[in-house]
Amino acid sequence: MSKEVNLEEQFQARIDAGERIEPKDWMPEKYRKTHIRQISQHAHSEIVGMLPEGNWITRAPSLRRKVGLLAKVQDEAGHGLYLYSAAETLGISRDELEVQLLTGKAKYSSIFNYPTLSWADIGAIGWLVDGAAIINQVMLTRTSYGPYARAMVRICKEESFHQRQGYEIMLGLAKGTPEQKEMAQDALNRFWWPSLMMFGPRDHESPNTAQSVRWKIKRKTNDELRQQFIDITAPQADYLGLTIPDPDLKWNEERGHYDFGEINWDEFWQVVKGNGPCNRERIEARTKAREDGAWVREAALQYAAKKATRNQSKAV
Ligand code: FAQ
Repeated sequence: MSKEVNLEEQFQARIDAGERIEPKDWMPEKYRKTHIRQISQHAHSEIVGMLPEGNWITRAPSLRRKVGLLAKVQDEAGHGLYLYSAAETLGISRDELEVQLLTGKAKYSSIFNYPTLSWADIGAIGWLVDGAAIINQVMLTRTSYGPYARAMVRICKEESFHQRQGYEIMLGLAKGTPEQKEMAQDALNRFWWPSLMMFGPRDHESPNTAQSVRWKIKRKTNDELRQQFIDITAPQADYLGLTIPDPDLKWNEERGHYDFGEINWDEFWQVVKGNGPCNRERIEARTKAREDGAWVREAALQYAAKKATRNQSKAV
């Protein structure tokens, strides 16, 4: 038996025993690469995800709403930073990760390529998008790679606040004037299906799921998480008095789950491939942010170099 095969078997045995893998432990190259891909895409989603909501900070309808939204968008920046740090433990630099995003090599969540057209969209994002993110991320607190799992614990706590602030916005609108209720319904109509797409392709069309489940990177499959989200969210829509835009959505007593209609997978893949309503705008905004921040990075490097030279001459 070759040394590599033996190491892989030992690695799988550690995973099967529920052990956490840490940065300096031996790991198969594909495990490392899968993590760089998933964690960095997750980080990019957090950072790009600030854009649709950032669009409404200056137009929030009250000081309380503005403070809440500002805090939420700042939290997303923090999530991006923890996740970039977790990805860096796998031997890739933050700079390389950013270039991958801007050149289209790395993906980010499809959901952030949809525009935010009204204030109600901020409610719908908190309720549905953060709601979907929590379902996925609670699972990831138990993922097999230590730094990723630990980053998720705090992120989940913050996402839970985000989900509540979103639901509270929706509740205010849904119980408000007929025009406000209409705005809330319109936001639900536009964000419902893209939120379901966040969980990724159907299991039989998901090339990464089987191996990721084996390595306990994913503890549940895309379809399992999507079903869990629908089962939790449908009664919340009822409570709001809003209608989920799916005529096939119906409680199935036998299955103990909601049945639901077919997702438009063509739309999903178009958005993933860069042809969604806001893909170009999002990448342009991130490219501009990188260019605008170039002087800060340069100054920090110069300062670090100067400090190192000073310390060196002190040591002599
Ligand atoms: N969008 O084989 P699978 C947030 C890609 S939460 C774009 O199933 P996997 C919080 C996938 O990368 C949102 N691409 O892949 C927030 C793969 O392509 P690749 C972020 C998608 O990795 C809220 C290909 O399709 N959350 O940001 C999508 O096993 C509000 C085949 O798919 C995470 O990233 C999609 N929706 O499963 C922030 C959670 N779905 O890379 C601001 C961590 C799939 O091979 C405001 N990630 N693809 O070229 C995961 O759990 C997994 O990566 C999945 C996909 C479930 C997303």
